[in-house]
Amino acid sequence: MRPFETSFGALAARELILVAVRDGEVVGWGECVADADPYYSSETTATAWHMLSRYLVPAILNRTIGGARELHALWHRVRGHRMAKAALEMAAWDLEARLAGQPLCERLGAPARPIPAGVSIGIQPSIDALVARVEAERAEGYQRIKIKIKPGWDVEPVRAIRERLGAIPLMVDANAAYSPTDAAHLRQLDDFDLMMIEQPLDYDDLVQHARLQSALGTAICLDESITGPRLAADAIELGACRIINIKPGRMGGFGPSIAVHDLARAAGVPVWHGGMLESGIGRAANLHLSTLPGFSLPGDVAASRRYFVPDLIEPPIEVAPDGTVAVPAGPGIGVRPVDERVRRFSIQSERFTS
Ligand code: NPG
Repeated sequence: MRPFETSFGALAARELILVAVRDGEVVGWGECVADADPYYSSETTATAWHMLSRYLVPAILNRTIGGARELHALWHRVRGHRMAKAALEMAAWDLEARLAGQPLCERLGAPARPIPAGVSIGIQPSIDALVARVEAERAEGYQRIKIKIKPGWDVEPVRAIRERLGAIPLMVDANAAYSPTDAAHLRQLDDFDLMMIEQPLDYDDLVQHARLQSALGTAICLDESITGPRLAADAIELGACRIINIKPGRMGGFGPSIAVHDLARAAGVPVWHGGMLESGIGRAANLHLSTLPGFSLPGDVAASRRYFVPDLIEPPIEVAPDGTVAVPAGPGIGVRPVDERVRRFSIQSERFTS
């Protein structure tokens, strides 16, 4: 994997869980976005594995299940562990759509459309290196640039990009690296016409985000804070954000993500699809969800070769010269992993039979 640095650390390898659910000869695939370390979220690959094998899979074995939407009721006693739930739910959505012979987006009620792609650039060793990366990504066609910021790497990198590259669509992502006392410092970012500032404060601090949003001209987008429809509704009511980043892993699956999409749309709050350094399996599912009409801003749905060579799928997900990514065609999520690559990279597997 190509290294990626955020305010919470540098990632040089990606450990992930793939989930396959089978009905006869038809197989649905899901990917868990939890990482090996609990830095973005409290979940890890180890906790997700434990929850899947001990609770989430046993809760659905030996039952007749009509569709992916039914899973949440069977898991209602399991608190949290949203990334683990989302992985199995994604596989169930893929299976459901494949059994129906439909692309997943159509199953969700939206026709396939090209998805505008943004790109996320990790913290770089120098401002010159950052500007060069931004230029290279713009040349690939990406429709908006997101740069990671943290205290000590914020106003100056943004200023340099504006001075050298002009009025490109630009946003910043802090991954919760600031505190409410940084408000005056963050206000300096108002001078740069940013599309948004993503998750400046802590993940459980809606009230302080609302205070900060009222002090800033730039829109706040919440990511880590929005773990489901209730918090999305609270954040909108409080004025804690003007934009929401939707990641099914963070919300517990497509079901809650669609609920957040719908309520944000009704409130006039735009959403976009986040990325969690997924392989092509997770990225394909993200593209299908992104076809819903409220996803009106470019998503972190960038090409998988930015992170993985090779990807688990073939052909990999690519960005077109106009900065859009095509939703994979065919039944379900439209892609499946290459068996040999899954075998080559697997460190552990477990099988359950009904
Ligand atoms: O293209 O998948 C991608 C990466 C997008 O920056 C991105 N993701 O905070 O949203 C984020 C960040 C992230 C990366 C989060 C890794 C968690 C793990």
